[in-house]
Amino acid sequence: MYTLYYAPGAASMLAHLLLLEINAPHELRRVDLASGEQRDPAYLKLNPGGVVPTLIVDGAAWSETAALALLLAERHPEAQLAPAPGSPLRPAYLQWMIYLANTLQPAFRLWFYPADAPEVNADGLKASARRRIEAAWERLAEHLAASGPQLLGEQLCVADLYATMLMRWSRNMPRPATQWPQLAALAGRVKARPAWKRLYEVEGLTEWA
Ligand SMILES: N[C@@H](CCC(=O)N[C@@H](CS)C(=O)NCC(=O)O)C(=O)O
Repeated sequence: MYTLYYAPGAASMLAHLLLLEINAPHELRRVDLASGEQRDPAYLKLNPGGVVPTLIVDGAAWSETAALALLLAERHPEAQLAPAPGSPLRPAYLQWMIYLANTLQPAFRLWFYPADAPEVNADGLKASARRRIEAAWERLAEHLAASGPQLLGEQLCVADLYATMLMRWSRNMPRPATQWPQLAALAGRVKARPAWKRLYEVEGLTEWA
């Protein structure tokens, strides 16, 4: 049994989606970000960064979206959402997971939380975040055009689900990810999956269905 601390539509979406994809028994605990519940001392004991997601696995609390996704894929190989170690697709899988975690997701953090850097002009920071995000869409779209339709070609993997969560976050940006046709096509495939639909029901999401 897993326990996921989540907030609707937040970075916790990926772990939630994976729990549904792999059909793993789990409990959800909603963290109210608007009221600052993520900074409650009890929650900070589980997640010292004061963010969602946190996943309880066998009684221990773990965090970091990408790490939780790698962990869930590894613990549930039967779901076939990650190439096994040694597989020829493994290097590309690791590359795209780390690219999303290291390059794209942090740019979204700047876009949504310019107050993380109060000493820097917020407009400049957001402009820089937007440039980084659009450059990442460009790179991903070029890769999909050459080797798609998914990040590993024919095989769907966790990185496709991760990319789709991040694409969703761009829906209200001046240039949403879906303006790149290859990205829109990838998102369409992920959004057609029963687990994505279930995620929407459970988290009460409506936008970008
Ligand atoms: N590096 C963390 C970042 C998580 C993150 O920024 N979560 C946001 C929601 S998308 C959050 O909890 N924000 C609340 C806050 O910063 O106060 C991860 O990947 O898990």
